[in-house]
Amino acid sequence: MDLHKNLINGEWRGSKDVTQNINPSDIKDVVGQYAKATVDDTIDAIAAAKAAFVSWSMTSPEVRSDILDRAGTEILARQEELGRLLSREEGKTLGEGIGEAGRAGRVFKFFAGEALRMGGESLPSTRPGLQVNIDREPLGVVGIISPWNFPIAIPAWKIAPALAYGNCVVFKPADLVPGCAWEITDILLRAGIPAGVFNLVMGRGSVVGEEIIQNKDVTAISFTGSVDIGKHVAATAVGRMAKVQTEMGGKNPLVVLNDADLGKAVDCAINGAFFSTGQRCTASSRLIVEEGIHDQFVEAMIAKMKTLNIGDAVDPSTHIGPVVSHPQLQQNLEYIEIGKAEGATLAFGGERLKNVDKDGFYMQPALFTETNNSMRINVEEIFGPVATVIKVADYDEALQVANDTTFGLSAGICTASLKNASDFKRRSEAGMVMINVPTAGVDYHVPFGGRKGSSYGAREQGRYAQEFYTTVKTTYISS
Ligand code: UN1
Repeated sequence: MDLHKNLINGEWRGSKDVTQNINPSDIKDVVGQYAKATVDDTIDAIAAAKAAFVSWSMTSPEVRSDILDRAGTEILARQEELGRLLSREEGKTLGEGIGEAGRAGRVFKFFAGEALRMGGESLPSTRPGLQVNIDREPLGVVGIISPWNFPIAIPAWKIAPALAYGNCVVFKPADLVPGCAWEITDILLRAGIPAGVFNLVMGRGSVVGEEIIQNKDVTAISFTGSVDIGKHVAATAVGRMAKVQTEMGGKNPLVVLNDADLGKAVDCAINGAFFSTGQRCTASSRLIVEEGIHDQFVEAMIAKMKTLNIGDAVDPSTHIGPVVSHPQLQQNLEYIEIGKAEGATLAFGGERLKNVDKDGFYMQPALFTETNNSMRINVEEIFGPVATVIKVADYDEALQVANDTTFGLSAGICTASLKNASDFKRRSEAGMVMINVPTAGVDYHVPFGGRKGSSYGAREQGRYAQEFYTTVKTTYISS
């Protein structure tokens, strides 16, 4: 099997250490072999990016736009193939994988346009005869550290704006999913990215990631991943005054009011809680349900959960793929035991499935009822197909419980009441509010991000991405 190498200063570089990319649907299936970068490789990549920045930051925006556009075109042309690779290495269903690959292609296209719109402002000075210009400029070397749960979309929405605005990139994908990361790199190379402007260093967070966050030549770091690592990344970056953006967890509420369309609410909850195997920081993990609709809602949820096929991610009849890895599966199962020990009722699912004909990390999605918001299963992010129901007396209590969390990424409400929906939109403490739509699943052209413990730093995606990937220069001109 061919070794997929790292890209450093425009050249593919192998390694002694190799990652076996294992298919979580079928652990006998090795998706590929990927070189593990060392600290020295990472230092070389950072140095190459720093050297390349001198000319890349001065290129015409048209040059950057064309490269991103070509990359987006190739991703879209190969959407099915890349989606299949994604499903094999991460375990989300083929439909989800292909959808995500499409999203990545669109992100590149969007930022191909944005490269041309990197404008500034011009204001009259308060002093006569002076003019003030405000320009946006690239930062320098951006370190990008991406998670395993969106192997192509999250790298795309960090890499594309970084390059569009004239930065150079050192990219470290999650160790579990190097496949899509390598393909993006190969595509960028074919699209004409100059040597050193974009570098791929696959490998461990404790080795490669640590060097990226500590190296003084990395000007800014964009990270998506767990809360613990995110805090470490942010603290390290701030310690040396580097710009940093971290996207971390969620414990996203989905409020269901008595006047909700029951079918729609169940669809939102099933999608938000269990699609992508619940492995989304935007997942609806707390279903906050008003008394009058509670019993019907729970009954309809269980009926729907019974119809979900759990199986091989690339099988078209599968609704829910496997959990990404054995440690993640173990952690999910531990939370099932924690919930039971806390007195919650396990109303459905929650067991490891052995009846699938492949040897993978399959788990039956779980629904807990009779829970309260102070239980650990309602406080800590599980990051698996586990949802809880919290019964509330009315809208006011629903809002209070929804906001009673250390997280603040996405919050949903299912209701026919414009009054309650508008109030929820205003008073939710989340960065994204979803009205009669699932908490997960976002557009690629608008800002993404949260408040409180979910996110730190400027928003990602859309035009707002320039807040992070550029810095402002104010110039005073006297003629
Ligand atoms: C989505 O819900 O479409 O890691 C995107 C995550 C988020 C992305 C969610 N940063 O799950």
